[in-house]
Amino acid sequence: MTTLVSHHEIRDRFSKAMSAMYQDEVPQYETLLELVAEVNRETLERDPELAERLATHDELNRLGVERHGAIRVGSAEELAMLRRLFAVMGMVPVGYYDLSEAGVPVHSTAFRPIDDEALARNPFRVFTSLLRLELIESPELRERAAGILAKRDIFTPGAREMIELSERQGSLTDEQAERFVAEALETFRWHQDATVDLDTYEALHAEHRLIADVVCFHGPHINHLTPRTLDIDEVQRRMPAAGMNPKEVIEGPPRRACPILLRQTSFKALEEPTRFAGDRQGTHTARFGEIEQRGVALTAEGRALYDRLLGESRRRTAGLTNEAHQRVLAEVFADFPDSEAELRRQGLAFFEYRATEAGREAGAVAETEVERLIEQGLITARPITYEDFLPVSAAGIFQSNLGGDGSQAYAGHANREAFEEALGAPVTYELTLYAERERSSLDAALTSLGIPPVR
Ligand code: OOG
Ligand code: NI
Repeated sequence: MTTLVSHHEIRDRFSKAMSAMYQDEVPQYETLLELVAEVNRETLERDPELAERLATHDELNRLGVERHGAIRVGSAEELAMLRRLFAVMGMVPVGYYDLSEAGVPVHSTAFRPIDDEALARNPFRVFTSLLRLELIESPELRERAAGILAKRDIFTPGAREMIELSERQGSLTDEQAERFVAEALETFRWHQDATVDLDTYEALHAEHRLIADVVCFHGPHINHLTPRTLDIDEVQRRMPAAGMNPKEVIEGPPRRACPILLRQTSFKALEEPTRFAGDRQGTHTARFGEIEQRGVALTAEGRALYDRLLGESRRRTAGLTNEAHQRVLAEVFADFPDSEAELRRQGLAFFEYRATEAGREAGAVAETEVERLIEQGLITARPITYEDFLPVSAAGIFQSNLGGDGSQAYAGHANREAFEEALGAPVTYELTLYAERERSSLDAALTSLGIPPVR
């Protein structure tokens, strides 16, 4: 009998191999990893309570391996094959993000693991965007781009072979997994050689830099990797001294006592020498490094409040430095409750419940109010970490690295159906995942207190 390794083991190996490759390709990313590790270490030393909380909830181990990456592809076939490639690593498409309104002609999903154990092991995610050629106005340029894309194959024959094998067997053996990781990595590698001549590159670039980035190369080079920090403000402050040029502002919500959703910033993309067909030298700017700080996942109500406050802050933060931007955000977000108890009582965020030792030993408990049970120390609630992305922030990250100002908007609108058709599968709605996790943890906690789960 052949022993198969788990999808999660393969994802863990792949994410480490990808990180090593990217450190090699973009040495500043290695510096960024060191800076993040240093700040995380200092933060944990300063805040032993945080360290303990992360440890008891399986988050300390994953901190060191945690990162996301991003790629952009050009056709339905490429996207559909990527779905199968990521499935080998237990990663499924979660969420639909429309970026056309923000002036970026793509729509996206995030491939990621979804169950608790898999997330605790290694939550590696890849934000994956599909170019929307239909949004290019000029018919000639549209056809030219489609023609170029039709000629390339971004997967090695070995990668295709291992994907099919994994689908047939249910997973891969140790040796096959090694081969899969090496072959799959080729899809994400940077190629100095463009597939087109400089004139074609420039024509596509003039339409939108992103179109040139997607269309003119052999593959969808990984364009950034993002480690998770526990103090994004501090990493942003220290970036210049470490030789990195940070983007102007940290995207997302302001700093809070109870962090919500996701805060992100990046160092700016590097200009890299590129060889075009006809042996002409030029440069291409695409690859960068990013950091993220994750907070609690918000319910639909919490998210609506976040979107409203962010919308209100936008008029007031335009053009501000990060410091001033963060001050205004903090003022506007004063309307967002900032204690775990309030977030829970108002149904703004998702929590995971567990019975305490005292709870399990208490015997039949008469009390059924969740908040009272928490006060009595019979169950605990901890915030569920947000594992997904934010479209407004993603647009900000795209723009700061593509040189756009975000004022341009494509006439297109969200088209989830078209995206799912290209993908060949539906995307999972992220809120359902958090709601299910909250519900099942509460059911289990109440059951161990001898309380029938409330519906
Ligand atoms: C993806 C930008 C979005 C994030 O963290 O929000 C993203 C890209 O530039 O391809 O990675
Ligand atoms: Ni990112």
